[in-house]
Amino acid sequence: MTKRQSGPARTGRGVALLLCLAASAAAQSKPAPTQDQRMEWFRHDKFGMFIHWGPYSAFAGEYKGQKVPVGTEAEWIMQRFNIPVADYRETARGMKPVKFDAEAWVALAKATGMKYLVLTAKHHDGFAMYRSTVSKYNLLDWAKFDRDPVQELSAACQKAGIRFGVYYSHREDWDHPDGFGNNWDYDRTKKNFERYLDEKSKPQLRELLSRYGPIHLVWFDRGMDTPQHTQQFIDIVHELQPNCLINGRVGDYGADLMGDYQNMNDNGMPNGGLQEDWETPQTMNTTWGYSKFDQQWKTPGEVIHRMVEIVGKGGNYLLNIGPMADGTIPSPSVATLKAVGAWMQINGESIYGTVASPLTAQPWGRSTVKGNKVFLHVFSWPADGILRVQGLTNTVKAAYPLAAPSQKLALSREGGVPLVKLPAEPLDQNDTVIALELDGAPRAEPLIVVQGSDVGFDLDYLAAVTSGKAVKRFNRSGKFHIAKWTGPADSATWQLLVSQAGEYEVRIRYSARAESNGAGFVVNIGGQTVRGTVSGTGEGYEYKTIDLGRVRLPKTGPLTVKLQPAADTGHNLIFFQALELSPAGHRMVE
Ligand code: H79
Repeated sequence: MTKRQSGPARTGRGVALLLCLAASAAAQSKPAPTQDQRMEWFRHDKFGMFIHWGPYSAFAGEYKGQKVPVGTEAEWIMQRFNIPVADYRETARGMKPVKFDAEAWVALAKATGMKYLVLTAKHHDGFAMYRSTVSKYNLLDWAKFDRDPVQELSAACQKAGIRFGVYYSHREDWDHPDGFGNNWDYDRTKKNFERYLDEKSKPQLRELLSRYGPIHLVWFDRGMDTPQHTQQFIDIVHELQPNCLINGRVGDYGADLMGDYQNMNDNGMPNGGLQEDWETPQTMNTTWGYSKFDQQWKTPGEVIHRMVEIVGKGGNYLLNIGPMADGTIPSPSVATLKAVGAWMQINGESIYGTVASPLTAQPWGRSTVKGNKVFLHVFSWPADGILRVQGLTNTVKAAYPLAAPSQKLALSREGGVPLVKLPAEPLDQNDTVIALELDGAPRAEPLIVVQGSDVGFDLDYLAAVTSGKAVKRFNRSGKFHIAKWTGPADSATWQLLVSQAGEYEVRIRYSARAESNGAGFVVNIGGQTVRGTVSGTGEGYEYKTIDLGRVRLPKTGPLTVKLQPAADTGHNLIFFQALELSPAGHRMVE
């Protein structure tokens, strides 16, 4: 929470001062926006442009004949080849982005259908791409370029209705003697990290948030070391721009989320099922900063398919371009973005403002959801011209291609599965979107079929239906779990269809904080109860598997398995990954 105090009443001052005080008192009495209010645009907009641009763009993947291997990050060149600060600074001095055109960059983002834009104001190399008074190591003072990219992009974004954000590497700094990461020029043991934070990192963040109009997002990276330091950065953002969002990487990746939303790992894709706000930053080739060697460009189809997968799993897509040092955007990425934009022009309705789909991946593609509509994204056209929508239990009222809404498609059902008669040909080679109007919000069949009593199976976080406060989350180091359950009202359930009775060993896989030591949980399996007691696994997310005992699954149609805390604890009970059921050895005859 931001501190909000109204100042003491003053008398006997000049009118101008009184007006000024009144204005600032009014501003201060406005309540800070709630997180839901701050997140509103982010949840709707779904698609943003990431721009990695700095002195590393001038190296373009090569230093003194040494090449950054394709497939790795070219913006890490300074660290990869332990380039001395003096050498790196010489290249930085030569950066003259004479072809930089903020309005053209923003127009490209807009034409692609992107709604927000995030520029690297300072990456790990420590070079500021704006006029900084805190450090002369910036494009204007150091490279003597007379234009400020942050200022120009902020202005161009405002004009075009694109939300502008800045990337700021707050922990890493390979130029500052006390920053994190450069142990080739500087002696690690002599570093005073606090001094770096106070001299450079925090004051530069203040500059960015006070000189360039509205900043809608600060995108931190590499995770600050302690919750106390993390909070100091969050406080600066909230103090200067109460509406500004803060990405998940502001804090230590091993610790609980402190930012506004979760970031997947770089280029990361979750299995699905997340019940929290998230975004994945992704590259168009295999590097973030420009590399003249990397021609492994994703096709428009790949970008569209990724976007649909991300958005269909409830996330945002922050797609990167790596301009050259002179400001030129590599032409393959421009061509791809334009093709994506043409698709978005027609099909954007199936992306913006959508939520995660309850349907899993289908043989022909994926789906996104808005209200009572499900959008079927057909990536591969079924040979028989019939689209089978596996798992959808709703009544379908109407179907039409988003590209030709007046063309109503014939509907039928086969064994409970809705069928749609497709047009003769795809309307788009990459993704033809078919909209289905349903009788209500899309619902999917949650049934898990247990194949036989000799085969083990997992009831994992992904297949669970959660209720109460229990939610599916990303653990920030690449794994997923259910968390936030504090009492018996918070649960995970699974519906099983057991084809053959059998006896199973039950195990649970979780991690837990020490505060949960001794707390109980209950697993109800078709009326049989198995109980367990939590033992903590430490501060990170070290998952362990614990034996809970045996159960017998009868062959009785659908059967419910439910996991819940035994009593109210007031804090998260466990970070749950799965119940593991394995055959107990002998077959049951029924
Ligand atoms: O800004 C982009 C990356 O530079 C940044 N995040 C995105 C958005 C990032 N910060 N840290 N990492 C990525 C982890 C990267 C580690 C690696 Fe490497 C860099 C792998 C290969 C190059 C360091 C150097 C580890 C191995 C060699």
